[in-house]
Amino acid sequence: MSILNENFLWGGAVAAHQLEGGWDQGGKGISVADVMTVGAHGQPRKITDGVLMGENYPNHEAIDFYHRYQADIQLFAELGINCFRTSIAWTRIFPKGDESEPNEEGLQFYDDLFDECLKHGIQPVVTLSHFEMPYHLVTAYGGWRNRKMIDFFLHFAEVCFNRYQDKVTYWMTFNEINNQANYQEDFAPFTNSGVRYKAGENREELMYQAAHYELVASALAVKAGHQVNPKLKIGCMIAMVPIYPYSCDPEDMMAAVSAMQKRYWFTDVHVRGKYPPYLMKYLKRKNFKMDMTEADIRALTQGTVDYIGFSYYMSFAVKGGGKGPAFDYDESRDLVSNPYVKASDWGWQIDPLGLRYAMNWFAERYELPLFIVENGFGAIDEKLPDGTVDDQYRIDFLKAHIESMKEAVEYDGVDLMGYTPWGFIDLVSAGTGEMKKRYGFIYVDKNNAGQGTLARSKKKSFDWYQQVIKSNGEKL
Ligand code: P53
Repeated sequence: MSILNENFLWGGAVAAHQLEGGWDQGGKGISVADVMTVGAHGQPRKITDGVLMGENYPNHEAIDFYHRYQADIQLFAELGINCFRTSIAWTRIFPKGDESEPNEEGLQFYDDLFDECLKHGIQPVVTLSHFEMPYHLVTAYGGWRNRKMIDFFLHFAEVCFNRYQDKVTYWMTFNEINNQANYQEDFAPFTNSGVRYKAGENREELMYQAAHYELVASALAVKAGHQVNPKLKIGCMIAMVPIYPYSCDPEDMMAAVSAMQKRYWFTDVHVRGKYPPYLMKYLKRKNFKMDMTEADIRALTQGTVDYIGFSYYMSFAVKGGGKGPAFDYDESRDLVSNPYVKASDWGWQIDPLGLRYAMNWFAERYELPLFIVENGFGAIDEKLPDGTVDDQYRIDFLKAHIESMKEAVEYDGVDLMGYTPWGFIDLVSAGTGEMKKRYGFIYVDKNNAGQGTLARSKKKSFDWYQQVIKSNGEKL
């Protein structure tokens, strides 16, 4: 008997733009990821006005999964995964985003990819929008600041549900929709919503507007998916970074409550189909003029999600003092480092118990099944002279997190569907565009400058994860 149920979904997670490459092949259009250059820790990726000569765009080739997926899936099968979380690149299906007819070559690519997975007993788990919306929708419509996006997304979603309903059961609408709560930086509003701020704009107000349209689009897509086929399970996808109070000072505690509200209200809307009172009060107090119609409010209630997909990498901490009764949270200002945990080379705080905390938080609040669709350790791997990689640090990280997740199931009774570690084959980092921030059990020979043979090889963690799956999580 194992702690995890026997149908547990053991997999690996990726996103189309971070591994496929083939950015201009098969009729694919330019996505927002295609106009982002390589960066580094502390050096943000540049967003350029279209694709410019002489810039390094790491997603253009990525790891060339587009041409190599058959051999890669062979390796995935050897690893033993029973599900593969990827996204459908919106620009393969609708190159510009506003066409009425989809691109058949793009649709065929995902038919072939999903068939190849299924042939090996691996079911695809699909995210519809993972930081890769058509760039044309940014230049022609301003991205999700525009209500028209709802129709474009819904059309894309319906085409996908109809086409792949017999191959894909588990879907998610918007990847880490709540990253844009950090509207102070340019990255998340662009990757989430295709929003580029103009000087003098109220960033926060715009973020709420874009997120509102996305939540309506998500609800309409969930409803449409269920109409296409009632057996489809459609979830949301939230970046879960629990925010702890820095101390037991009641001011710190209340600051943490308020910070959690500002980061996770998105889940309230996805799950409950309505805005939480604390947020309605906030929007009113800020005097934000939201375009939110009666029809929107109705749509939200009709497309609540079937499960909560979430990523977990780290936790944050916040201090309360001097915030006044509103305890308003500003992510770029209020975070403090946690003295009880270590951090990765990229400054991400390592906190396995935080995963159990997060699972409890979700489970108590929403009473829905949970799916951990990302977790992992981005690190610099060194190839040893014999060609292997001894990534014991990655094994240690994942082992501790899987232990914590099992405890949430065993002691806290959390309903958990599955676990898909992020970037289980090395790919392009979303945050920095680097190759050297690696997450994989499978090494890919390529560096930040884009050089390398792209050859695949197994790291030490490959064998480790294989036995984890084989024992249904008992042998760590
Ligand atoms: P990278 C920020 C915070 C937490 C998760 O991230 C994040 C981000 C955005 O960088 O993104 C998710 O590659 C995302 C993936 C991404 C992964 O986490 O920056 O869903 O696309 O690759 C890891 O190390």
